[in-house]
Amino acid sequence: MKKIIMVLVLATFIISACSKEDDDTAKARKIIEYHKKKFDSLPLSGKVINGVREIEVKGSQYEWQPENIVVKKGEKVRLLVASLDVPHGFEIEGIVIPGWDIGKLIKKGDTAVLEFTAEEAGSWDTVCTGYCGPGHGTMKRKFIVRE
Ligand SMILES: [Cu+2]
Repeated sequence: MKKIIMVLVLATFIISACSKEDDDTAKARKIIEYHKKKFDSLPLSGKVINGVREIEVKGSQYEWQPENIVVKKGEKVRLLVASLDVPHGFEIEGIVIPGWDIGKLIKKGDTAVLEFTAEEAGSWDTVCTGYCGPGHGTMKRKFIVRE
């Protein structure tokens, strides 16, 4: 009898653990779908010139314009990153841009030309990599690749 109870308790425990995992999976799926829908409704940034999506990006204390850089998966992207005031650095965290040194500072009035292909759908942070004043840490916006 004790054994049966033990088995029942164990079975209940395992079943509840499994269904919890299913809940989490369902929740995760809902979140992914929610973000996907949200991304799909965002307008694409810049304009396509000879097959390359060209976007002017402007850095100033302490923001990036546009706030969301939105492109489509598979697109060739050209970012023209300019500084409007003090030197700023530019990085899309998690994406390696060929030939671009994230430690390089873009001086006021200068424009860096960054080219790469948007390989993967998702959302990344665009950050400033050079200390540009007390609000530097808040200089974070989004790079979004739509499906
Ligand atoms: Cu900065």
